[in-house]
Amino acid sequence: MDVLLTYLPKNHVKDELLVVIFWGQNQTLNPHNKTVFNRTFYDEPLIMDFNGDLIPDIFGVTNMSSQPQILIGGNLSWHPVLNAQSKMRIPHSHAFIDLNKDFTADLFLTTESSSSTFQFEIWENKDGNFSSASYIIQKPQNMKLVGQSAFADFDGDGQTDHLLPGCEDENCQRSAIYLSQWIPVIQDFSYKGTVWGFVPFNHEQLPAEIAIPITLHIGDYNMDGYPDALAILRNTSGSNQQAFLLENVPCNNASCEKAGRMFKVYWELSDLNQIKGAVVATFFDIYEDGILDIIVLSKGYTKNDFAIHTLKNNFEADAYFVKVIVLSGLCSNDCPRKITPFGVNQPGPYIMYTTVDANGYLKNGSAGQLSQSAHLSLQLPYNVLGLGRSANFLDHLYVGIPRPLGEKAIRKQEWTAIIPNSQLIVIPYPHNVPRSSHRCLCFYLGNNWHITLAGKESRQ
Ligand SMILES: [Ca+2]
Ligand SMILES: [Ca+2]
Ligand SMILES: [Ca+2]
Ligand SMILES: [Ca+2]
Repeated sequence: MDVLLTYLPKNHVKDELLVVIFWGQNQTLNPHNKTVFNRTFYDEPLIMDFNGDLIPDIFGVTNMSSQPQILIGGNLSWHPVLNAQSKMRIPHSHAFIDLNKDFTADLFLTTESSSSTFQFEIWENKDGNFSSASYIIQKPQNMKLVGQSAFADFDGDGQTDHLLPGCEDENCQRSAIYLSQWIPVIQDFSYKGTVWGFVPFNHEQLPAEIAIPITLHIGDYNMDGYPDALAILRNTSGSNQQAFLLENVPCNNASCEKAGRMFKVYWELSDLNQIKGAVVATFFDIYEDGILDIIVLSKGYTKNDFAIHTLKNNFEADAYFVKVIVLSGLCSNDCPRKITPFGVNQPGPYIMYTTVDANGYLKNGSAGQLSQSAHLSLQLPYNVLGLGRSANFLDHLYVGIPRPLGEKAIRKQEWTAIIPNSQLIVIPYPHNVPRSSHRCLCFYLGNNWHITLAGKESRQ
């Protein structure tokens, strides 16, 4: 695994970012084995797989052109891409994720129209190509401050939904989160007479301070199959800001009726309430047991000082999950002794399951792997999908991966009868033969069973 770092040089005049990649060497990084690019980026880049060869590529606007460029991973060549008409928004929340249910990652761009209003462009992958914006969506009309887009299967129907946090006024006294065009899934952030709101993003922050845009971090905290979120909220009449857990619950009012679900804030989680001055909160499976824990970053004693807190998820419902990681199945040069390579986790794979819930109803769930990579999006390299209290097998699990330009057939694989509480490591190998022989290693992570290999090969 390599490490890409963006940085502002000391005493910089312009806000252009320099980029350096440290090349991974098995288990280590050598600080001298690096590449520094001679181009600067206007914003943090998006890591995606533009040419579908399962080697990550780097997308962004550089000082060489106003058009987006892609740096192809592997041969490190630059190419102008996308005949984009609009300017990219800074900070962006672009994403590389399947948005039309064909298991092939599409490109979601946050842009500005010619009249400088924020908008969203969806460049669908058609036959392996991103040739034009399939459609452009305007921001919600009343939204003054637009936060970072997040993606989750919010209603659990097997298709990605777009979640957009933001504010209707400059100070975020009226904050809201909208679901795909544009259903409010939470608008009321008041508790016991105090109004809370998102923390407005300040472009003109002192250079020494990190400006963090309004961001949701997604994870299914209680494994009921409906993704929840973590957000940072500020007391609009005081100064305290804290991390809050937003639980995805059935909709109980008219405004979210079309979504069927909404967010409910957990105001009284004492562990989170104790961390004052929180700036980022995200999910992480600390114990590698399939249950998502929480990491919170808070302001320390001085301005540039931060403290990291970890919170164990003590949620003890008898809920089940499946944890999936999709690798590239590539070796760095030659695969020695013809072993099947593992490779590393990839941006862009899409995962979907179907099962039957405890009441006998069909239930789907889905997630994209590593769909966003800039501005502390802090996505996990794997996905944990909650299954609720049903111990039923997963009837189907589908995994789709990006494919090269011009290739028409979708690269998708299917497994059946997966045991709940499994960890699946999906290795598309060879990835260039559609529907060939992706392998899947299945580990059972349930009660005190030590990882048991149920290695399984699937062919179609
Ligand atoms: Ca690539
Ligand atoms: Ca797609
Ligand atoms: Ca959905
Ligand atoms: Ca949930």
